[in-house]
Amino acid sequence: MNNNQKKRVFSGIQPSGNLHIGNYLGALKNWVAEQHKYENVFCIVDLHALTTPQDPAVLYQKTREVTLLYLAAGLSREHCAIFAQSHIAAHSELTWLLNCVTPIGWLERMTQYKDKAAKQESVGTGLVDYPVLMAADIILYDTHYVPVGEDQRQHVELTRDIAQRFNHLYGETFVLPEVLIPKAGARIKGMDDPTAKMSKSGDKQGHALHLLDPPDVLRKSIMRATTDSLNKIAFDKENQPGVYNLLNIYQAITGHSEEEIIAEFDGKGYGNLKKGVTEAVIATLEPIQKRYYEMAEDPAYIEQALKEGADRVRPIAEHRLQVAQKNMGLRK
Ligand code: AQP
Repeated sequence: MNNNQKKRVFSGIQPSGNLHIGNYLGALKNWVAEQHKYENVFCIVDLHALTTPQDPAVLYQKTREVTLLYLAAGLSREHCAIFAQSHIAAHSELTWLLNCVTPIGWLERMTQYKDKAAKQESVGTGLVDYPVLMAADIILYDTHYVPVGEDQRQHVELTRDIAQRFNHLYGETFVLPEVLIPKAGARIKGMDDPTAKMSKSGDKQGHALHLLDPPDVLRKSIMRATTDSLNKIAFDKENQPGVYNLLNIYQAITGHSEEEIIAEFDGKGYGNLKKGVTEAVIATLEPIQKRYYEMAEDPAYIEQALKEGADRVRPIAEHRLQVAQKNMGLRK
């Protein structure tokens, strides 16, 4: 972790439900692939999960599940600090400071806020403030790059705006981060509805492909995926969103070019495409599931990993918080 030549990466996933192939292809897979290039800080963002209603016992257990999935997917504890967001108080403390420099209009414009608020009868302050907490998460670690799916692009852009405004008002304090979005897999849609983002919350059967789903469940969800009646294999997002979604998943997993994939499936029908996607998804998830269940047998290992991760990066976060506090006139 002390290699000053390496740029720092920060990202996280909410333990707000069951992780799915969108979380994997949009985020986790790329963290694993690039972990040797960077100094890595990967958080389980449990405070973010609180912005929608959570059962405390389930949240606690899901935080451990996401931790293990990070490790089972291939993140190495040597190269990555892995910890729960709530275990480092500086995230909440910096959020307050950033709240005081962030116009509310910036937050009310966020697409994710508008989508989630529309689904709730009463909107909590935490939901509108979510992007400020995310900005604090990122800039506390002098982060250069934030690898996320497409839905988070707007929040990382807002993070830059907030950091820039703080630097303008109080002097150079924060590094401005850049977003890293994968070419394929950045916007996976539901199996049941290829116009809606695959998502953890509001999850119903046949919507998401969960990382811990057994092979027969994955097979059933993919074979029942919504397609169309055009009977044409093409990367046509507008006119064939269901087929596009399956091809996109296949491309993100295999790394093959569009031309290669079309050549492989052209003229053989949607059943054959679904079979190919099923095999690719199962082959990717089986080894992750095997490692997950092996590690899950030792709960002490998870606690030890979370503690070690937090202890490793807490000094970075506390230092940056103190610089911000000093620049705002809160300490000498
Ligand atoms: N469908 C997706 N396709 C590609 N990437 C995705 N990500 C999420 N969904 C997709 C990426 O996964 C990372 C973690 O996401 P998150 O936990 O912060 O929450 P989210 O984006 O709000 O995901 P969900 O599944 O929809 O959770 P809920 O329903 O609880 O809000 C991010 O990098 C995200 O881009």
